[in-house]
Amino acid sequence: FRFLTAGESHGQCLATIIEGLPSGIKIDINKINTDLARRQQGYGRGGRMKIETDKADILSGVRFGETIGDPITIRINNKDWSNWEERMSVFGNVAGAKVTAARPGHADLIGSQKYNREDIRDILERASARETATRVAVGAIAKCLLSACGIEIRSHVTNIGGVKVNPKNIDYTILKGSRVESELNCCDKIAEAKMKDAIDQAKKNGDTLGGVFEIVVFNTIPGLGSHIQWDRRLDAKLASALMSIQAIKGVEVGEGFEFANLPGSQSHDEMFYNANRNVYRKTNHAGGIEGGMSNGEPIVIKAVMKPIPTLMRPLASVDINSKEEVKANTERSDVCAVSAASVVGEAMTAIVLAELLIEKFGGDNICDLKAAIDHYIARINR
Ligand code: EPS
Repeated sequence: FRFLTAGESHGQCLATIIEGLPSGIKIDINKINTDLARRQQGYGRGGRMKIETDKADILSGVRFGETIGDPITIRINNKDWSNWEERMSVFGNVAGAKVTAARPGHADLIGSQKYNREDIRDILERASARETATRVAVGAIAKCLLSACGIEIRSHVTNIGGVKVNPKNIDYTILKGSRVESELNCCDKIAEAKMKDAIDQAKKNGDTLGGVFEIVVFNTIPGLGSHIQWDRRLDAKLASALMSIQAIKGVEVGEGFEFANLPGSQSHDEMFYNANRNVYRKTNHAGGIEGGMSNGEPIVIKAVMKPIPTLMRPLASVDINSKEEVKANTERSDVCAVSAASVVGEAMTAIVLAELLIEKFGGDNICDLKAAIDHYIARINR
């Protein structure tokens, strides 16, 4: 199971080709478009999200609502393209004013040097987090496969600009039952109100805010990933997938960095047995992963997003061509996009789990895959 994405932020469209999914997966277009809409929302998003209504246009690989094993092509049109047709033209030559003042924290400077471009637009168009719309579409398709196997992925925001949720206000049973319906994808209403205030304040100051989101995977199948080789470990794959999201700077699994403060006796999840539940745990410090493999408990991962580098009160910078000291480029952007990133985090998690599910149980047809899972679960619970 692999995919590539293409498309510039203000180009005609975003596109992706997905290959290697089994046939027979029921594809619910509403679920894909709902996830695309969830990625667009969030208090603190910029003007672009008022222009776009992202919709997945499936061009191949699905027939009568089911995958047929062929590569799946998806296109998401950029409505904003109509305002950029000249400046982003494939063969024209009316670029308008060049962007030359690199934003600290963005791909602008090093990208223009590496790819030998005099207009930072050639870099920022692809570095933009707009690309994540395609990943959300791929993730939504991966979720169709995972749901067919009972696996559900949820996310919620736990910190924005230092305003943290109170862990007591997070009910994981409710989260398991349904995804969070809130502007900031936050379970704690009291914290959410404070987060919105912090976003308002940052906006007033011409500033931006980052934060932390948590991904929880319920009803996992034990044994995804492997201890046998470094690049087959589930935690390594998830960390890599989450770190590949624009502006994500750190990932924690289970207790994560808190493990540094805990002795072994409080770090590991003791095992118990009864005939109904088989081997079970009362705690989940490991975040559902031991030895690079899912252990059947919920997978719990956190990721931190740095504040977006486009500041309306810009930082000091240098013109990439004249080398003059200037203020960094300001252009329309978001004050805070952590809730959007949490939806992308769900998608990347779904993609990794779908890949490992197919690797372990077979990728030709969903009936074969589900039969292989049933056989395996029966064996390990014997
Ligand atoms: C984004 C689209 C972009 C930005 C944002 C995310 O649209 P525009 O550049 O037209 O305003 O809102 O991208 C960035 C923060 C970035 O640094 O590029 C989206 O679709 O998520």
